[in-house]
Amino acid sequence: MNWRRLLPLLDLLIEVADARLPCGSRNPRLLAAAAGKARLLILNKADLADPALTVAWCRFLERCEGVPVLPLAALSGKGLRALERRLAVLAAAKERRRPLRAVVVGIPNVGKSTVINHLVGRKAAATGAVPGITRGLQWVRLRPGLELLDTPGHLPTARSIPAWQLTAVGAVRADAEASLEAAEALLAALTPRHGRSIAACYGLEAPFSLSDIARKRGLLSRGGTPDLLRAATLVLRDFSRGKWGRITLEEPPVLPDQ
Ligand SMILES: Nc1nc2c(ncn2[C@@H]2O[C@H](COP(=O)(O)OP(=O)(O)OP(=O)(O)O)[C@@H](O)[C@H]2O)c(=O)[nH]1
Ligand SMILES: [Mg+2]
Repeated sequence: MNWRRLLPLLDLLIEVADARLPCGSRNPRLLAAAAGKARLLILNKADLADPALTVAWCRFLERCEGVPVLPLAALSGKGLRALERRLAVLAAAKERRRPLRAVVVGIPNVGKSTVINHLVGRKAAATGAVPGITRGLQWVRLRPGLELLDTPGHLPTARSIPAWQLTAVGAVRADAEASLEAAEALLAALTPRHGRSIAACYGLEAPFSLSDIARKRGLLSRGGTPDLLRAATLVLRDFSRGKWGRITLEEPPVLPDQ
């Protein structure tokens, strides 16, 4: 069943996006469906994103969209208290005579189920490092006054976001060829600003290429040539684990009075 059919029962839409890709990891169609509902935007995985850019993105999105935007590192719990406080205030609204019902939406793998689990303090919803873990709708009762609806991730259908960015943050399952493309694009995009920390991670010096990473890590094909496919997998995994430092892939536009 699609959660949109439950909209009349829902009071709040909690949208979860990836703090490393605050615009590109959102699906505008999810919001369009919930026009008129109270909203909250969470920039999750903030532990992997550039802290200054996360602050700037929160300010930018709050001003542009007029909704509360909260940074969160759901795995470590940083930012969870602020989220809990917000939900408690909303749940306490007197005019409602039933629990506050919130739906948690977002593209795949941004941490929707992890956020729910950390809020309830147990593994109520399945989570995993690959996209597409949550397959159906699942209600989780946070406490008597508050119920959360976990939903499967939905990618935007419009191809406005470069595929490599969605692959880099783990929102799409990539085959070998797409992984190679994504790894090359990720290195090309990040090298100007983060080349030194990436190079240091592999004991290399800038400038370096995917082949250099493969050689350095001993990822060689039978004939001794660099195995670029395995190097691409390594590069994507290292980025997704924050091995190169805390990096955000997009910068917020500058607001007029900033
Ligand atoms: N570093 C970091 N990893 C996180 C955080 N939140 C979630 N993760 C990891 O991200 C992966 C995806 O988490 P899920 O909670 O399954 O994501 P989801 O949005 O429910 O994914 P789908 O159900 O597949 O759409 C898991 O490996 C989590 O451990 C976070 O704040 N920081
Ligand atoms: Mg999930």
